Amino acid sequence: MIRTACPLDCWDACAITCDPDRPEKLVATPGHPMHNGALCALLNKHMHETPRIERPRIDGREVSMDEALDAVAEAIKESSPLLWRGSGNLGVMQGVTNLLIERFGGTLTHGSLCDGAGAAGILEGRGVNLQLPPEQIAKAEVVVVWGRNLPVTNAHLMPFVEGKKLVVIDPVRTRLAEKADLHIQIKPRSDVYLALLLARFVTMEDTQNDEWLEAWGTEFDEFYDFTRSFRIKVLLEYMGLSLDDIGDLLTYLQRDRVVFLVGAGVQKYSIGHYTLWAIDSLAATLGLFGREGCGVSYLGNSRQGFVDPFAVKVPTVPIATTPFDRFDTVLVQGGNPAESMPCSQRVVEALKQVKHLIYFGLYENETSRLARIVIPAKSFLEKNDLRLSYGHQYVEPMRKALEGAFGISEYDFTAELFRRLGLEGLKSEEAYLQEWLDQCPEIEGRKVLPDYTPLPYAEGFGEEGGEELVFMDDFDDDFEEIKRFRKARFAKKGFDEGPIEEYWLLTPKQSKSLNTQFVRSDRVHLPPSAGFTEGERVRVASEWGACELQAHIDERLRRDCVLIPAGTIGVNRLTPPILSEEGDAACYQEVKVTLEPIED
Ligand SMILES: Nc1nc2c(c(=O)[nH]1)N[C@H]1C(S)=C(S)[C@@H](COP(=O)(O)OP(=O)(O)OC[C@H]3O[C@@H](n4cnc5c(=O)[nH]c(N)nc54)[C@H](O)[C@@H]3O)O[C@H]1N2
Ligand SMILES: Nc1nc2c(c(=O)[nH]1)N[C@H]1C(S)=C(S)[C@@H](COP(=O)(O)OP(=O)(O)OC[C@H]3O[C@@H](n4cnc5c(=O)[nH]c(N)nc54)[C@H](O)[C@@H]3O)O[C@H]1N2
Ligand code: SF4
Ligand SMILES: [Mo]
Repeated sequence: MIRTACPLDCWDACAITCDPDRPEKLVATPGHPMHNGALCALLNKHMHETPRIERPRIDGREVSMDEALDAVAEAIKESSPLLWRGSGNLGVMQGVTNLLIERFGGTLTHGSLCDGAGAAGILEGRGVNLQLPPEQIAKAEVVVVWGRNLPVTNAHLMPFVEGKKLVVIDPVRTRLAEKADLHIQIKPRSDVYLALLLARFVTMEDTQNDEWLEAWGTEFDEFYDFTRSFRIKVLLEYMGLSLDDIGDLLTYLQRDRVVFLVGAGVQKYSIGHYTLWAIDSLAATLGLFGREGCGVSYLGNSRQGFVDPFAVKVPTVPIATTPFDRFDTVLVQGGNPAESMPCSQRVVEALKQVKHLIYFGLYENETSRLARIVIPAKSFLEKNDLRLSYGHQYVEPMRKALEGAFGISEYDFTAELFRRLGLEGLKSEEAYLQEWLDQCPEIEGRKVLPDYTPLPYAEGFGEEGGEELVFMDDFDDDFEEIKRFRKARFAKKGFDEGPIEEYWLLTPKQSKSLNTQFVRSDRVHLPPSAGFTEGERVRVASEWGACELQAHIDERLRRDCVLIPAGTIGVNRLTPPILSEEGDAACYQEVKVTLEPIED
């Protein structure tokens, strides 16, 4: 039996055990703290069923691995490369290719397609992003799930929230929302207002945590004044919420042990950092940091606290708006920018301009089909690695269980290119893995992340601790819709009443695909009020592009929202090529879409 971990980009980072004779039936490693007996179908079904790329290709012709690597070496020598790395495999060894880029004066990416806007907001308030350990979540009385879809994206956290008072804040009536004690079916992109309004009411009712604020939040009075600069009535009307809704929410927030589980959903906007900053400021008003059974959980930075042996100083371009056409040689590793980046039509056009587009991955996708050179990768079962998690503190070595008949690991790819290009100085794979592992302390026989603390922020904020929380103190938002709303109010017209011409686009994760891998949808979910019938073809358009999808009538939606799951073919034709105000992140939901039936 071989111990390894799931490589997929998922909160849970499950520890798994592989019987090399039956690699298609992986099991959850018994006794692991995040174990609930089962692994998900993504890993145990869809991954095995997805055909791998077996042969390297050059210009569409199958070649030997040697020939393909020679071609990569030539392309790198000809023009210094851009490396665009996706999140297809979250093992640390994915980073080894940085060393190649460094030697050739190449370029990497910065920013985020994922959690970057929200992460920037956390830094504004707390100065450092420490993970809330699951064992603190287990001690809570009330769990507020705020834009995170636990049963779909984070299923192994479910046992930690069972039996608690559950509040869900989500524009969709998700499975979890149906089970919740309270569901606030919030208007998309309005969480920042909700958080500020709640902080104001908490204070108006004199239920702020004065003792905590005296220690760690002495600028609280200014924050309260700031929350008072928004008009309650306008905000409630804009969000479509009543005073009763706020009252209901407050009864849960005013309990002793409250945890917020915040997900990517709240921050897929230009203002994503403000949302996390506002939620943190609300949590501070309630004194939720550094106390048992309290806290705010978000995607953690699993590399924090490490000295990364693959950290290099090279120029970077934003990952969400990468100007591919400025480079002659581009290496795409573990990703599918042609489909996962926003404004994908533009991305495809830019990728077509690249002279040597090299794709290094497991599966065919929209990017591999555009590539001049295709290099098949080894799967996680066929290589050694180390898995860190953004959802919990446990670190899991990934041991090779199978040889694998084709493909190449990231380490071997790098080593082969070093050799071909006459470079020296690459250490052994073992040495790098040991360097990572040696930095992880062991607690009760388990390796954990270097920055793990059982009770984050108990000793204050900032990188060294000891500092106060910085409350949110400004907010400037000029998204079209809000301006229009203000104008509409001015003209005394109810904005939400009339027929809807432009819908919010929600694009959350779904159960059968992992971003653009595995079983992808071709459907647009529509509220019944949109007037379409099940199965009808629909043209969905935004100012950035359009796609044609099949209607699926979905009662769980607000009347002003459509939902197209992440990974749906063509969804990112609709999304904008812009960066968040902070964090240089993609803003997949900063867009409104129109619907049109397609006549046969
Ligand atoms: N509309 C919309 N778009 C989104 C999102 C959304 O919510 N909505 N979410 C965004 C988010 S959060 C993310 S993280 C990104 C993800 O976007 P990407 O990082 O582009 O990830 P995937 O599209 O899943 O592509 C992963 C690829 O990695 C390759 N791969 C898998 N394992 C390995 C390996 O071991 N080695 C190598 N070399 N390759 C491997 C596979 O071939 C696979 O096709 O998408 C973003 N795009
Ligand atoms: N099965 C599966 N699991 C996955 C992935 C996958 O593709 N498939 N992807 C992985 C990756 S890369 C990531 S980053 C994580 C992300 O995992 P999550 O954090 O759960 O992110 P999402 O699924 O994008 O969105 C979560 C919820 O936010 C809601 N939401 C959308 N807009 C808003 C809003 O404006 N306000 C509020 N309050 N809620 C909103 C959505 O309806 C959805 O229910 O999941 C990981 N796990
Ligand atoms: S739940 Fe997530 S980490 Fe666990 S097996 Fe499934 S994809 Fe992998
Ligand atoms: Mo992500």
